[in-house]
Amino acid sequence: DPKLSEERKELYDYAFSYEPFIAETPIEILASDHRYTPVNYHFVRNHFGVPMHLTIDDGIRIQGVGVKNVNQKKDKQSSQKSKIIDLTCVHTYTNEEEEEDEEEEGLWISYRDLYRLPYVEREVLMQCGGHRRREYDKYGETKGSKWDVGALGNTKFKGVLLRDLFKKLGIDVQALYESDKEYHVWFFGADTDPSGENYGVSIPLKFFFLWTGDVMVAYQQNDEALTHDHGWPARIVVPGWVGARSVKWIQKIVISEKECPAETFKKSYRMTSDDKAEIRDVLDIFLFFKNSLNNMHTYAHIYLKKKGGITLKGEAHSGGGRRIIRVDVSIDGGATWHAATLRNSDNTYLDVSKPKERYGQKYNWTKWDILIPIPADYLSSHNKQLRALCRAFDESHNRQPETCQHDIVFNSKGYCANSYHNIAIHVV
Ligand code: MTE
Ligand code: MO
Repeated sequence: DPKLSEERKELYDYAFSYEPFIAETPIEILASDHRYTPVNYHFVRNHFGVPMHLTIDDGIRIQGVGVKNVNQKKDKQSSQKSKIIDLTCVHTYTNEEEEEDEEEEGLWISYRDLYRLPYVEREVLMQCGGHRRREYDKYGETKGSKWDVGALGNTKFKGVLLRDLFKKLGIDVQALYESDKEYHVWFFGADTDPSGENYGVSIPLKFFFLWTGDVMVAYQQNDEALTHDHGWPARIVVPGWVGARSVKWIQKIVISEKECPAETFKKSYRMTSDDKAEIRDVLDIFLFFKNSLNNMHTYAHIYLKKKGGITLKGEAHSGGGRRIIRVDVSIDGGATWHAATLRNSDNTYLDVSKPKERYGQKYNWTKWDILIPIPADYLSSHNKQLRALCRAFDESHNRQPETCQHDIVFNSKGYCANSYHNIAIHVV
């Protein structure tokens, strides 16, 4: 499709696959001073073909628990809970016979109408679970694209908060949250695997209230309409979570007591330290708290060699909305660490005497930089190569692990590589 070729032209040289299209953000772009990753260079991760048939008169179907409640709010006293249970109506996803009925169920909103609702803007870093998978190569075999540090990008998204949309449609998610059941929100894209099953995932509904309140249905990326590769006409954005949950070409949302049964959710983006375990039986990546530190990375680029010193800069981020509090850099293999200066989103330095500036950003990257003196004996030594190591700490005092080896983070799916970033410095 000529539209797709045009959108992709800057990324062709950085592609792992053309059909489906998978391509990495070039390191030169990450190393530059962009606050937002330019859309044409933002990494793309498609599992299947792009659904080019969509128009803005298509839209999103919303079904499941609580959804039929729309016009029945009067008798508030009569137990909300039992009402919720009565309304458990959609488990028909895999049931072929009922497929026709299912299309009649629930609510529907066109993309065109979605664009007219009150909107918010949020700065969100998107990152694939396979980011830095390449670094596992020295420890063992992994499956999937061998991403370097470019399976991420930082974006200003514009769209409608999902909880606002639910409210508008009369769906009382607060009541679902307060009930003693656990609900899941399923997201389906319009793209399908070869057997015709749609890309689908779910997140626990409680995450609308805990850890991430800002799940949105986005339709603009950096002030422009989404491109086809990034999910036009609309996509879900789940800030602070593995990219796979931010479903593109969003077409259907279901509230259920069960997790999403789609293969894309059951088979991928789950990890275990026991590689013999059946992947379907293990938790998906960011459901357990401890592991969201696996979404924390730094990278460093040599910027300048100044008088007797080397300037390094990079970005750091963590999962689940945790903010960066510290970045350390070492050029002597970890014997001495230097604290980098962190920046606010307007590029001013963080002023820790101000309560609001004690931390880096939430849900997006914190840029940092540092000038490190060259070791005194360096210029007279024969070995002119230096290496820089960097590591970040988030507000829960999670720290990146030293290596990606077995028993630390290694897993055969190659997810969540997040060890100290380690790069060569060539002094000329
Ligand atoms: N949504 C749909 N419908 N289909 C997909 O293949 N890929 C997911 C997610 N949403 C995917 C999807 C994955 S694994 C990632 S990392 C992000 O989209 C990538 O978003 P981007 O391509 O806009 O960078
Ligand atoms: Mo991904």
